[in-house]
Amino acid sequence: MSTPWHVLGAGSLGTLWATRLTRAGLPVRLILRDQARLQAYQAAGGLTLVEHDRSCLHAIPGETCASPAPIHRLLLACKAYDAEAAVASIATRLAPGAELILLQNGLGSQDAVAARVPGARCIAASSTEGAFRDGDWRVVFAGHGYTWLGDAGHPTAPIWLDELAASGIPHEWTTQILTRLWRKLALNCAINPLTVLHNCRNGGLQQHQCEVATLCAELSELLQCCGQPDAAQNLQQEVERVVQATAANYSSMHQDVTQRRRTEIRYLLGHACEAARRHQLVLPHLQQLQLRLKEHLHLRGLPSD
Ligand code: NAD
Ligand code: KPL
Repeated sequence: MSTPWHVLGAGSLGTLWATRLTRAGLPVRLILRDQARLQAYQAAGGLTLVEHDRSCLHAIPGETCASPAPIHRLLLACKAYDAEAAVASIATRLAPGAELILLQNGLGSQDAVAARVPGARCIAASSTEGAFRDGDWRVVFAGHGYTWLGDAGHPTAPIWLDELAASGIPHEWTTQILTRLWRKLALNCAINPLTVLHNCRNGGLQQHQCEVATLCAELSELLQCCGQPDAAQNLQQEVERVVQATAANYSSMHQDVTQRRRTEIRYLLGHACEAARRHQLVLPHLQQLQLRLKEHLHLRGLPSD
């Protein structure tokens, strides 16, 4: 019997992973927040994945964090701002040498999680796959992409990567996961806040090329200073390419604000500005962007951290 995949977070990415692993015949267990959520989940009969307009229900066993079974492998699929508390809730269940896969976007939450569970191996992920919920316990697979996985302190790949391959989860092991995470953070910082402030789709930023270019220059300076020169390579060109390729889409932060959900600002722009402060770097446009975004969120009654 292979090691069970415990999945914490039955949202978009958690469901996308849990259903594909289950479909491949692998043992998966879903960890829900409390007894009430577990009962609601059981009443729904499982998780539904909608792909190519076809929906398929997967009756994945559920449990709460209070279940006694030890956890050897955990996929942490909550938002960055929930990650530390979520891991704390299952910390006593982690078996010695347990492996955690951290799906959170941005930077900062991974270190907070690792500090909570020093005996576990934390593997960070950076994903360009896209999924969204169209109902409770239902997720639509919206954008095919790729997931890079890596452990900044340990270059050896885990043995379970072949289970991802068997499940049809496109992935690659990298020894440069921090560079991947910084690069995605920089892209998100150059695009997402501006789409919120200008209330536009990604393509709308083509009308704000100077603003984007100035931010890219400051972000590149920051990446160099943080020892991430590879993440700074041709950043502006890459941002322009993504803006064009995703012109018709609303950024994830724009969607969060429109749907009145908390954003991950602290782990994106917040992390960038904090790193700049630590390095005593003055990046006026990035800092101004953070202030404008915080003000925008505050005015709409949304958390600005
Ligand atoms: P989501 O909000 O859809 O799902 C998170 C789930 O975690 C929610 O169901 C929430 O209730 C649950 N959760 C939070 N704390 C919990 C706890 N203590 N116990 C049990 N459940 C808990 O989020 P998502 O869109 O899947 O995003 C997860 C991460 O992946 C984010 O950092 C996001 O930026 C990143 N990401 C998402 C996508 C995407 O397409 N959705 C793509 C790339 C990266
Ligand atoms: O990742 C993104 C997001 O919307 O969060 C892109 C499409 C790259 C825009 O920053």
